[in-house]
Amino acid sequence: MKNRILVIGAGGQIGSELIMELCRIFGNDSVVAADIKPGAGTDCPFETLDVMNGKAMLDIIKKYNIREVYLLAALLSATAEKFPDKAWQLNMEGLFHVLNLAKEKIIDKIFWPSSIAVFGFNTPKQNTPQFTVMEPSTVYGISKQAGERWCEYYYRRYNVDVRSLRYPGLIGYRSAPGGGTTDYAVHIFHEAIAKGSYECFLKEDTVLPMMYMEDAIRATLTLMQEDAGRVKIRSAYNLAAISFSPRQIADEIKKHIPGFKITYKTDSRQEIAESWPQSIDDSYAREHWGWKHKYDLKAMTADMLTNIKALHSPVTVK
Ligand code: AKB
Repeated sequence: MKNRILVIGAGGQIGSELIMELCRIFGNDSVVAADIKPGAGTDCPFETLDVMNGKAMLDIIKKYNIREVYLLAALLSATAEKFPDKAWQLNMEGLFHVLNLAKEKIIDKIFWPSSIAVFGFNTPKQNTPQFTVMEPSTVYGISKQAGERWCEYYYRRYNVDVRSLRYPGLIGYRSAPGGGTTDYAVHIFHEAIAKGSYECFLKEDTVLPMMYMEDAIRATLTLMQEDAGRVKIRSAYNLAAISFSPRQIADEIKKHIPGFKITYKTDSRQEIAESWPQSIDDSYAREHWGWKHKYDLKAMTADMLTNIKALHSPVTVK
């Protein structure tokens, strides 16, 4: 039977975009989508899967002869603070299931995302180095840091080929983010088009590292296709593109929608944002496997607005 790739969390913000790209590159018959919510709307086979159910995961892996797994199912920073026990269980158990499948040589390769949430209040905020003080303050960040340690451990101890990136906030037009602190940077575009205004839950000068989804997908696939010997960091690579505040993105949107208004009403996500870096030093990713981002704030804003408008515009009947 042919070897296949499994994407777990295929209905999520990253998963739904990654599935499309994997299908485009390898063909619909080489990719399998799985998610706890049925029907991720893909052209490849779909399986409903709770990532905590190791037996169900193994059944899917055997059924499709899966050799490579992208494990994207997780509770993100803001949601995880509401359900800390559940977040810890979900974020860690799923990872152990796939790490152990690789240890037993049932699968060959794993992608598991980490995040800038691994950093904390005592981390240098500007150009945050790859190796530095971490001390995450959220349950999501703690689970990502612990996960990174386990990935490196499984690599060293059992030669498990696991690869990871510390994603910044991700911004895309095709899929909605779910429960993160950086979600405002996606919502702002949709509301700018739909209503001409947006109430932001972060302060106007809160700078965070961000990245356009197209860049994030390219980084992920480049890392996964790289020769194993060149992937020297087996915890997770720092990854960067742009950094901006709500005020800066609003100013960029105003260049396209002059009447756009932003107001601010902060909530508990402000404190999470303040614990994270403002910019990231990703020189190891650039050196080891040639990472280079394409989109700056200007290019990303223009692309987001064009594509969201196109998605919402009525179809012309000839
Ligand atoms: C979040 O805001 O929780 C995520 C992340 C930065 O990992 N987008």
